[in-house]
Amino acid sequence: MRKASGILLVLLALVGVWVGLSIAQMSPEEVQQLSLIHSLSVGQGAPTVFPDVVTVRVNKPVRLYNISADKPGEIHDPVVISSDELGKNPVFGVRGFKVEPGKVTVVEFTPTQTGTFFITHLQHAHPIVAKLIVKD
Ligand SMILES: [Cu+2]
Repeated sequence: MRKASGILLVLLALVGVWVGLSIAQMSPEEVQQLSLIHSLSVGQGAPTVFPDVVTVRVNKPVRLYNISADKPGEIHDPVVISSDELGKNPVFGVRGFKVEPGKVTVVEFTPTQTGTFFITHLQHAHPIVAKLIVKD
């Protein structure tokens, strides 16, 4: 009887490990992937970002791909993710980054706070601002 219950416990443990591994495989760490096209003149002729509003989940990693639709050599530097439109209060550990035509700049961060933030060129003297909305 003891031996049988011992075997049962081992079987249960093995099933538990198997279920655990299966769940881990089904839910790899989610990365929220987004692309932004930064432009001084595409579209309505006004400087903008396409899209100009992006929404992400809090506490999940984000991978943001950036490219510019402007003329070769027109480099946007710095582009800042900030709590203010001017780009004076960078958030989520992201340093000012370059956005260039013909080259994808990848920015990775984890938003640790909900609210509305700004992906802004205003420090670069370009009137280009997108909203980054971080939701629960
Ligand atoms: Cu710029």
